[in-house]
Formats: sequence, C-alpha cells, structure tokens
Amino acid sequence: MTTSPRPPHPALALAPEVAAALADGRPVVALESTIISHGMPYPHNVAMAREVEGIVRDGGAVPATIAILDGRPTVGLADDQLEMFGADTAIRKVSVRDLPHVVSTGVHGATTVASTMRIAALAGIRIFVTGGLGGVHQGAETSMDVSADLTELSRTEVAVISAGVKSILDIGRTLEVLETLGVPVVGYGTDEFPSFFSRSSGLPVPMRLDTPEEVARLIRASVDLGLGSGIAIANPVPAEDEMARADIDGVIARALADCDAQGITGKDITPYLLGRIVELSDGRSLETNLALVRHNARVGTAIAVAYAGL
Ligand code: PSU
Ligand code: MN
Repeated sequence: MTTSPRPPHPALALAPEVAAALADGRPVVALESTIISHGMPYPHNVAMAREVEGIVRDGGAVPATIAILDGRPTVGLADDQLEMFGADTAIRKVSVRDLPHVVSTGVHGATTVASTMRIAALAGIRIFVTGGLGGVHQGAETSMDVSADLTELSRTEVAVISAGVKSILDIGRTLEVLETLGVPVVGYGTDEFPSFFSRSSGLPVPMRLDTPEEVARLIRASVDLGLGSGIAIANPVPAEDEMARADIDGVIARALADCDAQGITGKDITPYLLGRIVELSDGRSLETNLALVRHNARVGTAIAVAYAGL
C-alpha cells in the first residue's frame, strides 16, 4: 500500500461490517440502489439485491449497497432496507445533482451509478458492481440528454463493473464521450464493447484485460498517477444468457417509440424504458438482466479481492 486508507467522510452512515473492512483494508464492493428501486420489477429486484450481496460475500468481499436513508448517505443496507427500496414505489431516483436536496430535506433516495460512485469514493471504496451504465441517449444531438454517470466517471476515482450500455442509448456516442472525458474503458475478456443484453455492439473497446489481477493493476496505476477519474470495466453477459441482437433491438425500438408517444422526459426516461423492455419481452430481458448482474458481481468481487491484495 502506498497510502493508508482515507477515513470515511463524517456525513456518511457506514454499516459496522463495512466500516471494519475498510479500516482493515479488506475488500469491499459497492452496489447501487436505483437498480433496485427503478431498474427491475418487484419482487425480482429485492431477490436480485440479496443474491448479489451473497455472491460478493462468497467471493470474499463485503457488500455495501448504497442509498440515502432519511437524508443520510448510507453505505451498507440491512436486509429490511433492501426490501423497502424494492417495494416502495415512491422512493426517489437520486443522481448527483439531487444529493443536496435529498440530504437537506431528510428523505429516502435510491442512488444511480453517478451518486453511488460519489458516495463510494467518500467512503473509501474503489470498486462498484452494477448492471448497466447510463450514457448518451438516442437523439442527444438535439435533446442534450447525457447521463450524469459519464460526468462522474470523469471525476470520481471508482472502477465500475457493468455489462456495457444498452441500445436505448447511443452506444457509439457514449464511447466517444468517455474518450473525451479521459475514462479508460476496459473490455474484460473481450475486444468488443458489450451492449448489455448481447455480448456484441459492433464497436471495439480501446483496451482489453483478461484477469482480475490485470484489472486490479490498471486501477492501481490510475490511482498512483493521481488521475482522479473513474474506470469503466465492460464485462459481457455470459454467452448462454445473452439475447439475439435482432430480438432485443426490436423490443428497444418499440420501447423508445412508446416513450416518445407518452411524452416521458428527463430522469424518468431510463426507468420507463427499462420497465417497458421487460413488458415487451415478456420477462425474457429480465432473465438476461439478472444473469449479467450476477456475473458482474462475481467478476467485480474477484477484482476487489485482487486489488486489496496488491
Ligand atoms: N441501466 C440499467 N439499469 C439501471 C440503470 C441504467 O440497465 O438500473 C439506472 C442506473 O442507476 C443508472 C441510471 O445510473 O439508470 C441512469 O439514469 P439516467 O439515464 O437518467 O442518468
Ligand atoms: Mn437524462
């Protein structure tokens, strides 16, 4: 270790298990809560959240699901809190711009990739596992709808393991923006950037690594250089769980048309599209989504263990 762990920010509430692991330099894996509250239907979302925490534990790390509870940024949710974030449909989706309001008004909030990254960094956690990243939306050249997840990747030192970006977004422009922002995009065991439901997107990744140790060393190099930015690790869905691009692309095209027809805007767009894709695919997409999150949890935990061992 070149530096001893930084103490967690005093505004945070850390679960005792998470605090102990961080103080000892043991591996901790951050998990987000918007994927629970707005990313999957109940009760699959709660089952997924519990299962992923189990996968992280089995892999030898401590899971830290991050959310805002009564205005308190909380790192490590209890089991009944996972249930509440899955079941309560009134819980707000909280990105970074929403953090001061949710904290100052003392309400609950489900954190996105962006706000989870920020809170993880304040806690001293460097590895974060999720399903999919936000990115540049289709039509962003006129709407300017670009997820704050990309901004955060440019300025917060957390490595995010995802299955890439789904084609509700403009994948090519998302990769262009990540390049502009100076964010390393690592293909994990792949030369092609994955498109969430499928292993392929037709677009190459700028760099490829094949083992958790290699990824851990890349994270370490970024930290040691003081780059201060995040890292996107793109881990393709296992082949046996992927959907044919032709099948999922048709579903996504219909979901995008419905979103437009319904006049959905702003932060509601992504949750609407995610829900509509599950409906239009008769749940088939949910199976793939669950499989890729499990896989990300296994790979991300192995990376966290390797990083803690450097
Ligand atoms: N993509 C998914 N599942 C999700 C999300 C995206 O496959 O749950 C969530 C994540 O929390 C992500 C957020 O950070 O949506 C992005 O929302 P927006 O596009 O409004 O930035
Ligand atoms: Mn947006």
